[in-house]
Amino acid sequence: MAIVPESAPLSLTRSVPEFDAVVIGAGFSGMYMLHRLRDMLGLSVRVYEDGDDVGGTWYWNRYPGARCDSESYIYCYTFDRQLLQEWQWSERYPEQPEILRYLNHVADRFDLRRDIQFSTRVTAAAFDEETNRWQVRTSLGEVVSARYLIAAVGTLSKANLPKFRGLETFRGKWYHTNQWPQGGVDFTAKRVAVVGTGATAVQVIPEVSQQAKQLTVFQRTPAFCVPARNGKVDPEVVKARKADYDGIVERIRNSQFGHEIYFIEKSALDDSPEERQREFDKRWDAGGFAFWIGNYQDMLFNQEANDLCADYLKRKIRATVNDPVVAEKLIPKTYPYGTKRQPLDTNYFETFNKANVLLVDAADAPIEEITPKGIRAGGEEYEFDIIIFATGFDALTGPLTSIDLRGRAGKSLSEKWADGPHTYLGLAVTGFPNLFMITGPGSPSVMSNMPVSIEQHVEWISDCVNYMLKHNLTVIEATPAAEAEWTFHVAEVADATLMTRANSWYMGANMPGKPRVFMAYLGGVGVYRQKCDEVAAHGYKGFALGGTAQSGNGR
Ligand code: NA7
Repeated sequence: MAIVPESAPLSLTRSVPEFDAVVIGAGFSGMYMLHRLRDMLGLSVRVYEDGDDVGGTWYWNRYPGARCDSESYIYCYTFDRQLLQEWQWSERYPEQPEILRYLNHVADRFDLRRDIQFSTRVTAAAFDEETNRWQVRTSLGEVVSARYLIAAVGTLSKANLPKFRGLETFRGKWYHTNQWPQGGVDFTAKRVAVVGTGATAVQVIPEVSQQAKQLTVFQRTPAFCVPARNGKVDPEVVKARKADYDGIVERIRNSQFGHEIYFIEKSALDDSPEERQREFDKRWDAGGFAFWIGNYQDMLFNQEANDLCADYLKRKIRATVNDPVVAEKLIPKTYPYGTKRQPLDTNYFETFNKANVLLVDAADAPIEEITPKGIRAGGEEYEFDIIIFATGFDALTGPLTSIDLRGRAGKSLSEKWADGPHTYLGLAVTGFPNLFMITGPGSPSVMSNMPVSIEQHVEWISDCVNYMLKHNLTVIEATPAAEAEWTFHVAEVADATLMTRANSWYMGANMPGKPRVFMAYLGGVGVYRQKCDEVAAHGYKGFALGGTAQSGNGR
C-alpha cells in the first residue's frame, strides 16, 4: 500500500494501488454496494470503514434503548428473497444489537469482509482530470486510486457535539449517543444528565431513568412523541408477510415514504370532530409512524389541518404527565407537528412522572456552560457524574463535507455547498465526476425508510457503472443545467409543505452557521424511483458521459 505524506497533493500522487471503485462506509449502503459491484459486475472494490466492523449507524449508536423506528419486516435488504425468508426478527421494531447481528449475518453470507478495510477513514479524495480517476487518501496515510468513488457515508453519522463552554473541565464522564462505548455504561447510583430531546433522547431517557439515581433532562425544544407500541409480532402475521414479500417490496418501492403506511385521502377539515377523533385514535393505537405519515393528507400542507393533529397530541401529553407545569413545558409550541422527525416513544412522557427525573427547560434555564461538577443553566449549577449528549448530527451534508473531497480544478465540496447542497437527484454533483452518493441530499433519503432508498440507489449506481463499462466510457458527470433544475425542484416541493417552518436537522437548523435549506426530496420514493429510471432509460439524461477505457487508464 502506498503511504503518502498528508502534505503531498493528491493529484500528484501516482503509482498507487488501483481499484475500479472505492466505497466509503460499510453500513447498510456500503455493504450492498460492495456486493453489487464485486459479485454482480466483477469489479475490484475496496471499502473503507471507520469502525472496526460492519454496521455503520448500527455499529456506532449503541446507547441504551437504541432501536429502529421502521418496522423490522421492511427494515432490511430485499434484494435476496432467500435472505428475507431465513432471517427472523424478534420484535416489531428491532433493537440495535439485533440489527447489528443481522448486518453481520449479511456480511458473512456474502463474504463481504475480505474487501473491507476496517478502522480506516477516508480523509480526502481528489479527482484527477487527466486519468478520470479518484485519488483517495485514508487516515492511515494510504493513497489508492479508483475509477468510481461511492460515498456510502450515511446521513446521520457526523455527530453534533455543541461547543459548550467548559466541557473539558467536567470531572465526570460524558458521552455522545453516537459514540457509545462498546461495553455500555453503568448508571447505577449515578446522577445523570441528558442534553437533548430528539428521537435519540426519547429512546434513552426512559431507559436511563430506570437505573440512574437522578436523571435531569435539558430540553431546548420539546418533541411531539407517538407511542412505538413495540412488541412481538403475531406469528401468523409474520407468516403472511413472508408469503407476500413480492407484494410488500412492490408496495414499499412505489410508496411515498417506503413504508406500508398511506395518507387518509381527504382533508382533516372535511371530517366531523367525532370522525376525526376516531381516525386519530386508530393511528395513536396502532403506534409507529401511522400518526405521522398515515394521517390526513393535508396535515403537512395546511396549518389548520396540522393544528388539529397537534392538538390531539398535546391533549395526550396533558393526560399523561401528572404535573401540569411540567406537561406544559413538554408541549411543543414553536413548530407545526410532523415537521421535525417523529420520535417514537416507550414511556417517554410517563418518565417525567418519576420522582428521580427532573426536566430543565431552556425557556427558563438555557445551558450556559459545563462546569467541573456539572451543568450551569439559568444561573443554577446542577451536579452530575455522567452527561449524555443526545444532541444529534450534522445531517446529510456533514458526513460528506467532513471529507476533503475535491472535484474538477481542485474545488472542494464544502465550497461548492457553501449555500446548501446542490445535487442531481441526490446522486451526483456537477464538478465531481464519477462520484456517487447513496441517499445523498436531494434524494428521499431521511424522508423514507432508509433500506428502501439505499437499495434503489445502490442498484441505480451499479446499473450506471455497468452501462459505462458496456459503452467503454470512463467519466460521468451531472450537467450544470440538470443539477440546477433538480436542486430547484427539491426546494419547490419542500416549499409547498410546512416542513420548512421548523428549526429541524432536515433544514440544517440544528447546526450553527449551516445554510437553512430543506435537504431531502419530498416527492416520494415511488415518484423519485420513476424519475431515476427515466434518466437511466434515456441514456443517463442530465449527465455528460465521456472518456474511453483506453484514455482513462483501464476500466
Ligand atoms: P436530533 O433530533 O437533532 O435531536 C437533538 C436534540 O439535542 C434536540 O432536542 C436539540 O434541540 C438538542 N440540542 C442540539 N444542540 C443543542 C444545544 N446546543 N443546546 C441544547 N440542546 C441542543 O438528534 P437525535 O439524535 O435525537 O435524532 C437524529 C435522528 O437519528 C433521528 O431523527 C432519527 O432519524 C435517527 P433542538 O430541537 O435543536 O432545539
